[in-house]
Amino acid sequence: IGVKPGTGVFGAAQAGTADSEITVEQFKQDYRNKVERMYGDGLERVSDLDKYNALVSLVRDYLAEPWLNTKEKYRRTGSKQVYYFSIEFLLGRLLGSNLYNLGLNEVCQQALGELGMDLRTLRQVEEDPGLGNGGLGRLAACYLDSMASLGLPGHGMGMRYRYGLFEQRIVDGYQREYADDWLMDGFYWDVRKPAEAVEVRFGGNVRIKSNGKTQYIHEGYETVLAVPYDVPVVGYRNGTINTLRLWSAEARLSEVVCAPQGGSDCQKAVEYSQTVEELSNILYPDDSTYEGKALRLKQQYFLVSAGLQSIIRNYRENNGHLREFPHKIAIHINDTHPVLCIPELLRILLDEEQLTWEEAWNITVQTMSYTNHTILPEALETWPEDLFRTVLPRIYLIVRDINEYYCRSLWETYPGDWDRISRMAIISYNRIHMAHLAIAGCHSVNGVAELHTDILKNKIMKEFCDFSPAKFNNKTNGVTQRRWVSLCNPALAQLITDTIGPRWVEHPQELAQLERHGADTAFQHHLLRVKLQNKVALAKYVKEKHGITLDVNSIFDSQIKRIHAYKRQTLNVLHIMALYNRLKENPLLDIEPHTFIFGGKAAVNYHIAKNTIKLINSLADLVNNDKSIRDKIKVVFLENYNVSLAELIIPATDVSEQIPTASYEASGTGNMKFMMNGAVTIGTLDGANIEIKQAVGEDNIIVFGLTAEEVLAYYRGGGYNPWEVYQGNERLKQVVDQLINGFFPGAGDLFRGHFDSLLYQGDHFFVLKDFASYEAAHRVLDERYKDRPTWLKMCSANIAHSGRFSSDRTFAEYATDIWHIRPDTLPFSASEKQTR
Ligand code: OAK
Repeated sequence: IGVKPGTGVFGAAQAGTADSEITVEQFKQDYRNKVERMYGDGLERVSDLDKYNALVSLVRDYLAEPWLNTKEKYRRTGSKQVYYFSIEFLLGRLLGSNLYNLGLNEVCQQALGELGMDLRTLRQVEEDPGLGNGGLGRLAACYLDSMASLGLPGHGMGMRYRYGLFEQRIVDGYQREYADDWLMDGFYWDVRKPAEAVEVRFGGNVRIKSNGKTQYIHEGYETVLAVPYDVPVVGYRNGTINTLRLWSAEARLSEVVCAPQGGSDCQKAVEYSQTVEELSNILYPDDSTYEGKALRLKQQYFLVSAGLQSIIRNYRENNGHLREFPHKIAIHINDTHPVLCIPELLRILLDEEQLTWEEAWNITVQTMSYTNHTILPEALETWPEDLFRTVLPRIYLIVRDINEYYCRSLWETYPGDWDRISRMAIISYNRIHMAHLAIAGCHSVNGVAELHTDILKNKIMKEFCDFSPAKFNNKTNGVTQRRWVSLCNPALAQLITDTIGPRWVEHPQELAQLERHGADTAFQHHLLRVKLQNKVALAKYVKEKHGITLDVNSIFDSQIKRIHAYKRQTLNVLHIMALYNRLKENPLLDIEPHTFIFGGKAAVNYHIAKNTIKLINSLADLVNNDKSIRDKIKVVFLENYNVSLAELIIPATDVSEQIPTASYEASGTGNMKFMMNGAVTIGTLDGANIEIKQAVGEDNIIVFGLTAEEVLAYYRGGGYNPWEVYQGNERLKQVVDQLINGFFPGAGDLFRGHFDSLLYQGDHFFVLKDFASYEAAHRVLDERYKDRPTWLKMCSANIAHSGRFSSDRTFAEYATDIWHIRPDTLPFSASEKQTR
């Protein structure tokens, strides 16, 4: 294929046009050949899976050359490389996005069509690589897309879990978890690189040898082989292909089989290989047991050590002394899970490079930056010192030295203030505080939305911020408009392009031009048609999968996210129950028909969250089977929520439920995806909702509930009295009572936990307190919806102002403010990009 420098598979194409150098005829021929070579059989005789695999393999062939060119270009220009370390990358399916970013979508679609096949069907054959739990992992995936699409030399470092996040099935209304065997049929996107494997060491002990200079000798350790698998990350039609490197743990069996006695012990070898491979077997093992905790710590170190060793190996091949390291390499730590990057880099600089402590420390701090993604206390990681010392003896000694160094610098500023120093120490009360280590060892600490950063600066990390204010900054999250509009909602993407031209795909701020068209009848008409078409597609899925018929003319109101008390699915449920009660009292009640859509997984041991799923399903059973309400409301819980399901639900949604207790949701990113697809948010003033409100204006979002300040003030005062609210609101009292009074047939005491948490445990998440305001907000929403032109104007305003929430914007900010990648070190300069 013709590859022009800097443009990859394509000529210097106009953004948004499909003028690949590969013609439909060529594609057809390549594809036929590929199938025949791979399967020794004709296209007509192979399965859909074979067809899919052959297609992936062909796309891989097409992107091989630009991938190689990108690597060479980075080597040649010596540009600074960014490595984004994350224990999760929730990629979603790759076939569609890679074809789209390569500009091959139309060609492929047409070619397959002419061969009597359908690209959509093949796209659905792909398993979702579920290598993440939720927000943090999906954000990392959006950032990969933006880094490549901005032409930034930025790569991912992650884990290649053998099993992804569990598959959720709903049995009798309850969540059941099944292993996610996503690799069963193979994964054709990645390339195994055994020659680049590195060794990671665990356990053993450290001997200190002192002959003039102190040396630390790590002995008696166990070695795990870390084998990298590289996944290409395709930039949007710019010829840039970056790399996501996923690490897999393997045993060095030969060492075990050839036992010192000279005998062979196969049984031992098998057992050994199983324990070693356990390391990358599952995503985030349960951390409620001691064993689990050790395994998770090992996972974290495995990723960090393997990743850093490979970066340094690569650096040495292309650069000089490690003193220059921070000018050539930036390492970003996605929450605290990869924070061992700090002591691991120090270990390499001290033990292998023989640098002085001061030199090594300065290099490390200049290289590292850290993002915090939560203020939930139970998610802030701390490790027992004993466990840490046993699993990572050398790293433990380094962390102790960092602690001493850091505490000494605190002492200089706060002499004698022992209390403060012990609160800020990295090691205190026999625990290692990973967030403290991150703050001490990074030059930048950022939150993910303005409010979240303010809370970090003024509350959670206040003392650290007082000590080093310059480190703290905000980077409001973003999502990629390529996956979350172009790919998942092609009809909307087409309408936008027809209205304002194609530049928005690369310059999402240009979506603002849609503002002018919001009141235009023809535009509104199209928008309505697009939404309807997407609702029909979702309704078809729901009918096939769940046997429930949805009214596509009803309001589709969705809350799709992890099930968690702070996200308040319960508030949504109580409101639906109240609506249902009103309808039962007055079947002629004039309300807009509603479809309430839920989706999300609950953590395996999170019992109340799992019961919330049962609650939603019980409500669905009741409401959907009650003829007397004449289908005015429907409730559906969509099983096994994942990226692909989100791609189906979001374009079909009218109302986006973003209703956490204010102060708890660091940012949210689902809120941004819905907004880009023209849904109107009903939300609390939390996380990025606040910035969404600023962007769209208060007429185009419905807000309700306590503010973060009010919530925090209640906590300071010891909470509030839920009984007063309960006694004072008839409708609310009725629904709360219905949780336990037989309203749900056969439920008995199933929902007593919910009832008690609301009334007897102080309603920690202010569900009752926010209920009246939430109900009022829903009424406003219905009023607006009734006036369809006003509603459609609101939808357009949401799309028009969503450009700010593109991960392209976020990443440009990270690049300039944190990683200091200057435009002239980018593969193309900012001005060139403008004119491309
Ligand atoms: C997961 C594990 C540990 C710490 C944080 C998380 C996490 O997923 N946090 C979520 O990160 C998203 C991306 O920044 C935010 O949008 C969510 O609000 C936050 O809960």
